[in-house]
Amino acid sequence: MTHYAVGDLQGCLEPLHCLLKRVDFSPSRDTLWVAGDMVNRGPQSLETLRYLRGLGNAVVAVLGNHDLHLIACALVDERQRRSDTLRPILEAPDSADLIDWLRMQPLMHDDRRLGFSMVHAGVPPQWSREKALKRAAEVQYVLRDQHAITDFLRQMYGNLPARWDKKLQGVERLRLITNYFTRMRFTHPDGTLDLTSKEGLDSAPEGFAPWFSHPRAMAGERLIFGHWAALEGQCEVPGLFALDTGCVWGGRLTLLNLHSEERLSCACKPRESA
Ligand SMILES: [Mn+2]
Repeated sequence: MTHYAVGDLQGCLEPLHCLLKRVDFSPSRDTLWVAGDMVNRGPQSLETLRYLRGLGNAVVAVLGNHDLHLIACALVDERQRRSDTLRPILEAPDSADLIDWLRMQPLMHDDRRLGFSMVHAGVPPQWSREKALKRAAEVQYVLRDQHAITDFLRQMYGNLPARWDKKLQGVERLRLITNYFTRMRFTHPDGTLDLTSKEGLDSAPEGFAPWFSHPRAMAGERLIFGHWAALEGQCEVPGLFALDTGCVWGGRLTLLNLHSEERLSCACKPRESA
């Protein structure tokens, strides 16, 4: 039994099959962790979602910003962006089942036996693993409630509040938790989010730096994340595994073996221009 993790798929199913074939992946024996952003922008979002759901217990997924966007498009008619490629999912006969599967996935996964956690974007510097898991569960609880989820999705978008305060309540609290786990790149040392810069490490606004470069409550613990293609899979911080290697942008898809920490990658086709 081998556990693997893969970064942002964004509807790129062929490179995933390439990787799984190379390691002779067997769903009856092995487990695939998926670091979120399973869909959107890429060519085969519907097929990717069906494939992952079909893996049953062999898949462990966390939600990324694109996955939440898909859920919002499906459940509260959130407007699609020009570059979105979500229509085939929304119009599929099994759309409702796929969206239901998706909204059951958490924002953070943790496995103490393996000694690994996984999120899409990151865990803010101040949060311990226990606190992060509790806060991820707050959003997960709402996503799993068929009434509460629509209220939340209608108010999910937005960059504020930017700074965590445990006294935050309601949708503001849920929005910030969601932004930390699914959209974060740069933060102030005190955890204040900047969601305007999306480029490489040197594009931080003054006073801000990559979330993982600050002193962190989770320092030293093994954590898998994706979301930040500009890192090109490079993160020198011990215990952190950056897995978004820009597949949807014509980069590569990277598979991490959780036991050996070895990486394997398959090339991805350059995206057809939108
Ligand atoms: Mn993302």
